Amino acid sequence: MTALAKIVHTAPEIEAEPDLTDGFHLVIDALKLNGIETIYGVPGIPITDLGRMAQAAGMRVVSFRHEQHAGNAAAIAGFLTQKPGICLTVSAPGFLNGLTALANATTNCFPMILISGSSEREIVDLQQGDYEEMDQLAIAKPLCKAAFRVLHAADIGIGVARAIRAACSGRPGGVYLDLPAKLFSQVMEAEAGQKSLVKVIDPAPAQRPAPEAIARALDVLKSARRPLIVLGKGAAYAQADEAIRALVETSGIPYVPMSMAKGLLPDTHPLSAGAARSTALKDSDVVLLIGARLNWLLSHGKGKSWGEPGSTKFIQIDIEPREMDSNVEIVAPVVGDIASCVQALLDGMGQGWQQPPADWIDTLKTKREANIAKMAPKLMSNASPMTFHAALGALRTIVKERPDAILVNEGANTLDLARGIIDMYQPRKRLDVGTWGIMGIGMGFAVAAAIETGKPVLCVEGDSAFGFSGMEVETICRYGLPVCIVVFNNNGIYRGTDSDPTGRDPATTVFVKDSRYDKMMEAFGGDGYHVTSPGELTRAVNAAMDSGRPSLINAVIDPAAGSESGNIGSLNPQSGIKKKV
Ligand code: ADP
Ligand code: TZD
Ligand code: MG
Repeated sequence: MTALAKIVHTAPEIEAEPDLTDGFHLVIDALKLNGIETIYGVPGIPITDLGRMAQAAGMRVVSFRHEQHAGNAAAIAGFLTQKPGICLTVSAPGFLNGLTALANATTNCFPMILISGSSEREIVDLQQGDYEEMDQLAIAKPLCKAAFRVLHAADIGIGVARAIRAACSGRPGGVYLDLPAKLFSQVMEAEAGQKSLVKVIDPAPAQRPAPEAIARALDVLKSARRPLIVLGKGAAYAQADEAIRALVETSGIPYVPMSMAKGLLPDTHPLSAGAARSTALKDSDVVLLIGARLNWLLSHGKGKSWGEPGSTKFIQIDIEPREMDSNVEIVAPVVGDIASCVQALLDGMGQGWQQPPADWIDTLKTKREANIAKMAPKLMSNASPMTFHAALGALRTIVKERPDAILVNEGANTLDLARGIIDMYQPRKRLDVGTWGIMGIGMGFAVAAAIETGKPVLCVEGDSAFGFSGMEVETICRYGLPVCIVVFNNNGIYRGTDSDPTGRDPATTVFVKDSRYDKMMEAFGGDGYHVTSPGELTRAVNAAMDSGRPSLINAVIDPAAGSESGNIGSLNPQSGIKKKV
């Protein structure tokens, strides 16, 4: 090559500007590469442009009025899809608003990633008072499954990959990803940027159970006279619906669904012991837990709700080995993913499986029928104002006729009674307050349920519960979502009848009497309804759900009908001081 040719050949390379990318684009590319198409969040410094650019890049970016609801939306998106839901927040206060949802997701084993912008590290660490200064990583750490910070654009791909893997693998949970403001504008060559991204392969690897664990579990099950299966929300999350149905039907073992596992098999299934729950727990001799923890919701596996100490043997299927023996002895731990474990049990049952003794099945059937018959007249009540039972009787029929609608439910009486009264027919159709009994999940769950599944959503909300996320009716209207909210308006928390003994203020548990929550929906262009009888309620819900429009039905409930704390009044501490007479 001549000297001249050399110059001609190399000069353009020296002068050409390489294609560039930056932190904003790399975050979006990393999420999209991993099949994440939706972000739930609230915009502001330093992530406003991230939301804009994500929308421009074809992602769905759903803006909320408060981060807690965006976080709840991300969490339930994770539960429904097995992909981590993404919540995007601004620094310090926005981050903290999202943190409750992150902690709640972790507690409930839902995969989500809270991505938060943060302030200048140099200023934060010297505590020099930056705009929205906070050491967010340190604060998030104890409240989630894993927490990461990315300081270099070249590490964004790895940071997002680690976050996805941590959220989905093993026991799912919440992950925090801290992205300091400076990261977003960091520039690098586009080609190198593209190469730095990671498509996570097999983010939730199957975890097959040990054959000896399966053999042990089958031996214990075979020895049972009164076996029971308890299905938890882990079983709903696992999407092993066919295998679980086959296990129940092949084994002939009755089952009780935990709240969010309702509908995994229809509540009307002949082996459902849901309506005979107390008898089923108390009298069973072997219990197979599938994706359900022996926490407070199952009375820790001991005490009054269960038989004599030692009379119930537990087999537990869970992906988290440390869950075993957390409350009582687990005689047959089966550690692995539910799909693999349930299939292995089915395979092990083989041809010669003996169904449980008929007297056990009959006992539960008789109890179930008696409980249903006892409830029936209450559901038909035409008393005015409406009782919880009458209103829920109406909604029960609507859900039966619209089994693919997703039911979101929160409150105290409104929650506990709806759980018992409304039968579910399909998996992952009931979303509620979960392990913590947290109020405020309502509108966030409703938005994500509508967006992720495209199905209609029916929210059954106590008036207090609704208040926690009520402003998000604007979000529902803005996105035109098919969400029908029924507010059970009993003028307060548990009841609307309390008064301040001094006569000065409203009682701590009551709200403005006869509030018209329906007008909140009308304020943003949705449809409002005000109903006082079960017939009116039925007509309003059907009209609302047929229209597919955002709707809110203010359902007037007898303020005296509820009981303190719904079904869990016994958890209220009692004063140790006896009143002098
Ligand atoms: P519930 O409140 O319905 O009783 P929990 O939230 O207490 O349910 O329990 C859910 C359990 O399911 C958790 O212990 C979690 O580790 C487990 N889990 C979640 N997903 C899976 C899975 N794919 N395979 C096995 N276990 C799972
Ligand atoms: N705050 C949060 C975040 N979660 C909670 N569970 C509570 C407070 C305490 N709480 C309950 O446990 S239920 C409830 C509160 C405030 C509201 C019950 O009133 P409601 O339902 O109107 O929603 P009913 O039908 O009147 O019982
Ligand atoms: Mg109420």
